[in-house]
Amino acid sequence: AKSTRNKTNKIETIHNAEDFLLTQLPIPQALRNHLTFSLGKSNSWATTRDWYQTAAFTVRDHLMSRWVITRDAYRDANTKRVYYLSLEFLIGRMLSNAALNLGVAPELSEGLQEIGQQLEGVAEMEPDAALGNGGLGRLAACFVDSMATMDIPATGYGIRYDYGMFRQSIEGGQQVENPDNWLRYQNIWEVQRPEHTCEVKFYGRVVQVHTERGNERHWIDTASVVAMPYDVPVPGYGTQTVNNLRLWSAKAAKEFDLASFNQGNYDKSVEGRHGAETISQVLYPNDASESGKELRLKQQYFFVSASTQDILHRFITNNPDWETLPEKVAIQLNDTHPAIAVAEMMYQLIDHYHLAWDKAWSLVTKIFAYTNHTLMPEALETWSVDLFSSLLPRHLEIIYEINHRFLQMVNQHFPGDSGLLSRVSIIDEANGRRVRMAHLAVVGSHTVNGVAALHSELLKTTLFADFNKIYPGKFTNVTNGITPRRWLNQANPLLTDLLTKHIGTGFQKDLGLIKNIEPLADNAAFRKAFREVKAANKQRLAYKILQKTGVAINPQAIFDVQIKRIHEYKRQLLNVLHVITLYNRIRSGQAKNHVPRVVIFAGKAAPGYWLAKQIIRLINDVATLINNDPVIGDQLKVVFYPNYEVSAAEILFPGADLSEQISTAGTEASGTGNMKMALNGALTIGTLDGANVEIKEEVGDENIFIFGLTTPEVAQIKASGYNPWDYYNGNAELKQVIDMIGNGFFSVGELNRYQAIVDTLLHKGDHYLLLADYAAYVEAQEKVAALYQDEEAWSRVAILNVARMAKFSSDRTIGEYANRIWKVKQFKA
Ligand code: 4GP
Repeated sequence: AKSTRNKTNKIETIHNAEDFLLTQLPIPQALRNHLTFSLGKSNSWATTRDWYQTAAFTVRDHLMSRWVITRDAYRDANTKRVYYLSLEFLIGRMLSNAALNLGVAPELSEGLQEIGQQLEGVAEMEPDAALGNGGLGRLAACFVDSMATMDIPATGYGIRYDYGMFRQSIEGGQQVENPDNWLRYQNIWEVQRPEHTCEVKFYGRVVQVHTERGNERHWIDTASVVAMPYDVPVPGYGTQTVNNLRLWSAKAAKEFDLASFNQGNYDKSVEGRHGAETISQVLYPNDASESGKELRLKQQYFFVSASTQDILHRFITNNPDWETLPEKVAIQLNDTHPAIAVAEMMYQLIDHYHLAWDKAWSLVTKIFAYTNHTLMPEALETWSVDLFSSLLPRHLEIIYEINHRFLQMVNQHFPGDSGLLSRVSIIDEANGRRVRMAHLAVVGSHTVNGVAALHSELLKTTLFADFNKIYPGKFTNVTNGITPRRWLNQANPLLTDLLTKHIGTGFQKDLGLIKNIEPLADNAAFRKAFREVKAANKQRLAYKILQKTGVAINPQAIFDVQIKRIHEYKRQLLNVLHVITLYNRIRSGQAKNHVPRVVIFAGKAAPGYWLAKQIIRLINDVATLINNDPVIGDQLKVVFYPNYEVSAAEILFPGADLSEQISTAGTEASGTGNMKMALNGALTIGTLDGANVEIKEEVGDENIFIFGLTTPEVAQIKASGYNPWDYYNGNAELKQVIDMIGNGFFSVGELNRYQAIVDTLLHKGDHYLLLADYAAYVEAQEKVAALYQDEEAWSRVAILNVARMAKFSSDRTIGEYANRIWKVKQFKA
């Protein structure tokens, strides 16, 4: 029974969350108590970090009881659960978010004020939990927020990396990567659960063994690693539900080898430990691309095996037989990173629980669903058969068997089509025999989805066209979304207050209600108040930029913002071409309709992606030259904001006027920054790519700046032989800009520094069609400037953008997954 002691020290039974909460102290008192009892300090020598820890302990108290109750309720009701498997959860800071979701933010802020602290300053002491690279990882974090908010019984599974996404600094204009030691200080948001430790095996060999059940394959002589779970509470907003995020950490099975230690061989004695523990040491810093290293496959298998064991153990403890597994378990594969789960589930069910193949397979294919996040061919994971057979020999056998049966089925339906068979096979025989993880995920899942309408369509017609023929109906779309709690309420308190004043607070839980501000777009007083909010957010951003970069910017200028991973397909370089064009126009007195502009970039490049790093360097070189040109002054400034991370994004999005979403049509799966910016009142300049297409549908053609080639036009121009030189020779301004880059105008000490960039544009075929879209982009930017000059018209459009963002709440997205894919119902503890 749940119990606690009341003031008279009598044990009384706790019936519900409210009772639990009654046992909690008022926040100001709780803060003082924690300072003394958790930190062992007094007010007089407490540092800001101590106050952060104190505040975190205090908020955590409010989570704990709800967490316990939610967990018990799920177990008691034996509800169906969703398991979200993801190698990345890009969470950011938790204090303000937890306080907001639990409804204690105002009290916390007052409590801190009483002791002379500001919540904002205290919250800044928390390191970001940066256990992800970019969009895919941040999406997982938005999803766990929405699942808790919508009372979906869900658990996230991932890795507790010792080092998260590298910290980027800019030195001499270039990206430098520094380790992200986010666990240096105590992490208050996790609880270790040693009782749920699992063993994960690697290597070894497979032998045939005759048992009383018949002939069996046994995986033996393996090396073991221990998976230690750390649980992170995920509070929903405006509900008692607190879900769980379980992150696995690798520990050595043997602490150290005592024999070696006793012989004085200290290094050897801890060798095994280091080998095991490197598995969860560091996040792979690649986005939409893979490096194909053994350690990466080890990471994937490590967290997948531990999670699968955990899921099955929970299931079989609470359910009589395997038949009902699909009624209790839905597993979502966040990209192919956890796709080995299909084979691991078969391995567990067959080798460990002794189910027959057909039975096990029919369960597996009712449980899994897979989300694809990118069409970039380099991101499609494959592993060499050699690596697989040494690291996971039993799983390779299982994959061969899955593949054999799958190909037989295909052959029955499409007899004699050997081309088809080799194209869809899970084993790629053409490139030195490799396991195609996307194919394993598709074959093992009942549903496969893309993340925006256009992307899902392209999956069906290009990447998975063969599979779509084999499995009609398996492919679907679920357009991405973002959590309005973090991206509106928390990031933009001023806008939230303004909206609340006019339409109440309901929109924070039901973003559908935000449409109620639409009529206010025509109200001059509201527009003015809206502009004041934007101005204050720009001021806040300008101050941060000054702190971080030393560049002073004019908050009246239009803030033109492109923040995302640096990748050729996202075309930061196209933005740079426009910046240099503006520079030339201002210098030559030919800038039409020019409005003072601050162009802000932020984003990390994968450490091994040399060209992306060159693009960062070019941006910084261009910034240095332009920002120091007295002729230009405040007309144009360029900023590279270092170390883009969730907490930085919370300042950058609300301060943006213009949202740059300019990827080559057909390359960006969805984008979610596009949604965050529009929700914070920025107008979009973008191509018809990813979710931009749906943003345009929602906000209306006249409230967005769309330019450039469409996806079919891109295909067509490539098919008919695209020649970038035609554009270069046909457009004097463009030619001038490219020549300046190539001739060292921005790199005086090293004139050929950017030769490689010019080469990709001219000599290597301009794969992402920057030159083809340049003129249309510049023209669209002229329209932007013209509209910005009319502040009333601009703010009207900005308000309409905010009002029409309802679709892009991740609550809507999660609702679709729950109904259409997971078939899981809401459950209130
Ligand atoms: C990203 C996509 O590039 C982005 O368009 C999408 O919005 C996001 O996933 C969430 O679905 N992909 C990755 C990746 O982050 O690593 O492939």
